[in-house]
Amino acid sequence: MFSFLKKALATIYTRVTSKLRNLFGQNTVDEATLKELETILIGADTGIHTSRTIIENLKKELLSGTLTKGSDLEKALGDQLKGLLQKSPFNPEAEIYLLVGINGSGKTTFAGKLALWLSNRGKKVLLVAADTFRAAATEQLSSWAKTVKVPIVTGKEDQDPASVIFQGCDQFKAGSFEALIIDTAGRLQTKTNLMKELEKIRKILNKQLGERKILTLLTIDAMLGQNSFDQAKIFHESTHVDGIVLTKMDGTGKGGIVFSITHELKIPIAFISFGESPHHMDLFNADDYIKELLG
Ligand SMILES: Nc1nc2c(ncn2[C@@H]2O[C@H](COP(=O)(O)OP(=O)(O)OP(=O)(O)O)[C@@H](O)[C@H]2O)c(=O)[nH]1
Ligand SMILES: [Mg+2]
Repeated sequence: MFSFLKKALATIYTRVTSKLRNLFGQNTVDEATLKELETILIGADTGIHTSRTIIENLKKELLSGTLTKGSDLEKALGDQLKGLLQKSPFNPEAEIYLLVGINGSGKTTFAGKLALWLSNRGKKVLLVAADTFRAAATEQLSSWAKTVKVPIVTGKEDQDPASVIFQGCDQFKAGSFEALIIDTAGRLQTKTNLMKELEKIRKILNKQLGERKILTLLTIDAMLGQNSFDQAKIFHESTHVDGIVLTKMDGTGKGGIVFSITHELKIPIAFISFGESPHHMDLFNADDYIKELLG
């Protein structure tokens, strides 16, 4: 995970980590230092509410005298961030992985990467191209299926996604597969239609494979900053989300979005992903992430 994370967080280093290192190098820490830290956190997409919570807690330590120098601040901030993430742990074990998210957020790309990740862990995987809204979507996932050598169930353009999922469920059971990955459409005529569609898909899955564990993963483009937070909120309010997949991590330049999503929406970060290489994704590991972020 470490070298992968280094690459994923490369742009964050110059924009966030180097500023934090400056603060950690100070001989004394006072209210002005915490004010500066708050500005860095907000600038790094941590969100105003989450940043304030962190700063309030650090202020208490400052007043109690346990926070006096830069190195204390590094330790105290690390503990605060860890605390935020530990409240929402993620368990990747499941049989059905349903990928949802707005168009362009990286669902199809991640479906391919996840198929490889699970195959490498010895799972017999089946992909389902349930985005029948665009013909290119099925081609895109079929190409991934070929690359990662995993079988795929596809439908025709404009075929009801529900019927493709039915087919997928049947093949899953008949072929004694161990993991089913379902790619869905991100764009329908309206947001209400999209949410209705997802609801319908969930119902079918519950009916066909209800006894198996189903994980709904929401892909979020990390480059969108606060907008990614808003998207996560909308999806979470309409459909149950078990975990977030943060995509395009290398392009963000920030990294605080992880903390505001877990703290304010209570959704765990499941995976992080960047680039087009099938190997550029991994399970989110809170300790490694914080270590890398704080430098
Ligand atoms: N740099 C980078 N590009 C990515 C990543 N994930 C996806 N992309 C690119 O972003 C674009 C959209 O990705 P898709 O996987 O097609 O997104 P989607 O959510 O399936 O989009 P729709 O099918 O339109 O709903 C493509 O050009 C991908 O190659 C990533 O982690 N890093
Ligand atoms: Mg897609």
